[in-house]
Amino acid sequence: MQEGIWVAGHRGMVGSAVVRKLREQGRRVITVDRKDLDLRNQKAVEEWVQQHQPTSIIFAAAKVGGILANDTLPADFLYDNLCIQTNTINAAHLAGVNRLIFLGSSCIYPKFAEQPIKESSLLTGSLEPTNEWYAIAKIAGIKLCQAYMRQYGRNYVSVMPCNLYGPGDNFDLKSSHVMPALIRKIMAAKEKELPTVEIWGSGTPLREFLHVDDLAAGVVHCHDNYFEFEHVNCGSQKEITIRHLAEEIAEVVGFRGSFVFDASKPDGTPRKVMDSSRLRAMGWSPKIGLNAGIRSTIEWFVEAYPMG
Ligand code: GFB
Repeated sequence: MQEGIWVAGHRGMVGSAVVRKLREQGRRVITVDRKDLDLRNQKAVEEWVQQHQPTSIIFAAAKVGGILANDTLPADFLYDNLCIQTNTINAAHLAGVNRLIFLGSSCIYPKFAEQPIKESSLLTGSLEPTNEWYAIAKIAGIKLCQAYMRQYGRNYVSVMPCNLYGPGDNFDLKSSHVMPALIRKIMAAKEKELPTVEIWGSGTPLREFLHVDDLAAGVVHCHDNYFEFEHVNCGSQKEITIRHLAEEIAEVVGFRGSFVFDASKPDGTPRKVMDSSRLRAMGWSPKIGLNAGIRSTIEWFVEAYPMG
């Protein structure tokens, strides 16, 4: 049978990077626009998958956002994600699609998990409250894949990325993650010659960042090689505080002002670096360092948002 990989969520930062990676390898990719298929519509998803018969699915569709969006839109993050992933996974099974890669997030792990976080830490403690809605949906997705594997022998496996960034990211300051937010704010401050940039929280939380092109390589690697029951971590294993991240971006941009910290905004989890040794042992490793990654993200931002 001719290969046809459906990348669900191909317009998003992760999905578009996965499509780039697959096409680079000369593989046939299937996509569908949101206006033509609403993944929250169970019947429509079932019919579409039945009709298009992908040989496998990479599920990169999700309602995502930064700490504030997660904290203020709990119903959207829980409902949308539960719907779209459940519809897609079940539709895959009904249509006889035997291979599916589900993408989660490092926020599935307990807030105070032992660091670096191993896959086995899942469900061993309470979640970080700012993103528990999203995390619960993602945990349900992992478990749904495992349930279809156990009950029906399907090869549905899950990959957990750390904090991602790169071309295609969301730069809307209210809903974005920290990397695009700081790039945008610091570039604007440099241009307007402002003396300070505001950073949410204390600046002390540690985050593990991975460029989305490295993630895409990891996801395609898992698609081709990972068939285990347990989900697998995919991270850079490099941590940086939010303050240092701001300094790194300021250095690249040439911003010489200072930072003020807005304590009214949440810090979120203090630390969440994952142990990605299982995936590394399978031959994947990240190639893009933080400095080069910040530069490529800025290049994309400047093109995509010409007004800043
Ligand atoms: O990237 P971020 O929104 O998500 O925030 P999380 C990371 C840290 O950066 C937090 C701080 O401590 C923020 O308070 N921060 C500082 C900022 N300035 C800013 C800013 O201008 N914008 C933003 N957004 N943050 C999300 C989860 O958690 O990460 C999701 O809510 C998901 O569920 C995702 O898992 C990867 O790392 O805190």
